[in-house]
Amino acid sequence: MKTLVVGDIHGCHAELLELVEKAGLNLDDHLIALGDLVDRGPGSEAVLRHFMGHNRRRSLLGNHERKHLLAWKHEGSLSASQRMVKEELSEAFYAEAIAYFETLPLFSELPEAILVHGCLEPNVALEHQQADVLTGSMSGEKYLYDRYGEPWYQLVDGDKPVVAGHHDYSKTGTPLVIKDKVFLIDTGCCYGHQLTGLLLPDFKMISVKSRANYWGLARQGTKTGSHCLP
Ligand SMILES: [Mn+2]
Repeated sequence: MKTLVVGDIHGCHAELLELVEKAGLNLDDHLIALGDLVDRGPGSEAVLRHFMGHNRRRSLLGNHERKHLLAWKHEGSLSASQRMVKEELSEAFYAEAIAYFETLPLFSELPEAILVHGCLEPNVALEHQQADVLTGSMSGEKYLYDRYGEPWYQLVDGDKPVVAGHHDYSKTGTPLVIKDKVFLIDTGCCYGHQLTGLLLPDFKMISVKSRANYWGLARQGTKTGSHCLP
């Protein structure tokens, strides 16, 4: 049995299907997304429908899903890409999506690796990590930077490898592997780079090319169209 762990999908449905096909997943294999299923790309609804209601397809909670949830509870506000998705989806499906986001975990511990969307604080047990650290929210990243002054992934020191998404750290769409221990696999698909998955238990990296700089195009559209960006 294989597990494909996939980085930030951000509504890139065509690339998701291509990646799953390229990885050769069978019906009894597992697909686990690191979160940020939605926003910025063109197919947030299709990506959600791919995951919702399938027990072999799971996702963690990304900072984007967390922001949708917080805004739903009037504890935060939506950014431009999130307002677009909320407008795109029907009211009923958006409510279903929110209910789905409520079920998403902040981390997952597999036999081979620990999975998080954003960051991990060194020497703190998984159960005691802060939600804004695990999702890589701005407050969590600031907390880590103020406290440690070094990127979190340089400080990871556990026995188990860690797989994270959240930032295209290379800025070129290339996954980064730090000391054979931390696998950073957000490769900026919504910015026209790549969608990357890590196939377990072999730790084999698989990428497919993005078909467009979707978020760049969407932002351009908002300058000439009817949307207003802040
Ligand atoms: Mn992201």
